[in-house]
Amino acid sequence: MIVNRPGELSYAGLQTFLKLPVCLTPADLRAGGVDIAIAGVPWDGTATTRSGTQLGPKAIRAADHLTGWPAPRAHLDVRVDPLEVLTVVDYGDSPIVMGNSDLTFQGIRAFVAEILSGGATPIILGGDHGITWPVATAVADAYGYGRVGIVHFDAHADTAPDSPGTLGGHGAPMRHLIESGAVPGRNFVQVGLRGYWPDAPVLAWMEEHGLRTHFMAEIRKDGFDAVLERALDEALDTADHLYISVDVDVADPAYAPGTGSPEPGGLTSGEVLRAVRRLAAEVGMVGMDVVEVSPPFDVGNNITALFAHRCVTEALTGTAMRRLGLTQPDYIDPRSAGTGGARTYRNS
Ligand SMILES: [Mn+2]
Repeated sequence: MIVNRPGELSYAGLQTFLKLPVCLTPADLRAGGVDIAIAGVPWDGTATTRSGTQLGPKAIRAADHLTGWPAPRAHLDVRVDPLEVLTVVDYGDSPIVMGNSDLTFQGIRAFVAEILSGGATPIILGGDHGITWPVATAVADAYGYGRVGIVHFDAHADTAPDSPGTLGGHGAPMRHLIESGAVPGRNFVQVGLRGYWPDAPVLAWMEEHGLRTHFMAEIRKDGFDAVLERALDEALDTADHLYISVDVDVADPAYAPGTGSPEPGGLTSGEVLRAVRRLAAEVGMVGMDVVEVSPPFDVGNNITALFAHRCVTEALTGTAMRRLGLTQPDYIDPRSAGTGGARTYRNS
């Protein structure tokens, strides 16, 4: 179902991601030969800090400012238009049971299973980070427990034990995935951790379970490119299938202020975007989430929602590059790399 009238802008009219067509059933996904289904999980019931992430999917969809689909969308770095290569749809939002994380998480797991049963790769717009537990579990249900690896971009480890009386806090999804066997600890590659948490017992638990954690300290010491290469190598050797989880707070609050647990001293938005594209192109992905966008705390014309939006478009671009065979390390189109094309210099 096409949702935009001719000439309608992306931020106007019926709001889907990039004004993409709507698909609401697995049968439609199959009939349309859909490669990627983008869907929202408007949930903030497991946030332990300031919240507002239930408004994330809506804000991310509305953050775009380019013209509506099917306008050209070629990424200038690589000169690939993902929407020319892939069939992508908006699958709407997961059901939510307000105030009940148990029932909500069951619903999210079934919702993502539905997308996978339709043959499409899910890209999920959060929502607080608690949702990664049911979303990645659904992906592991489809591809096999222990066979999925997660590259996890975050300021925080999200490996906390649950607080008494709560289920699935947004600081605990990775621990649930590891303890359930869905995604073993050794299949985790974490990037961007900093600040003042977790404490020593949680860090010891992470070491025991073999997580490969890249702290900001390592990134500052060796540079982001070197650490990204390590993360790419680990993503390739840890598991058969890659899931990408992007907590927007991995970026410095200067780039992503609209989030529940901001932590100064993070990555730039450009670093995160390129990392997502390279993972999707060079490793290939079977699922992704972008979480923790909190529109009530966002500033500057929704820059955090726009950052999340572009994390998704980078993943689309990378997936399209992989389909086209552009999987060499850090591929850049020569016309954009300053190494080719029609540029001439005065002294050359
Ligand atoms: Mn997180």
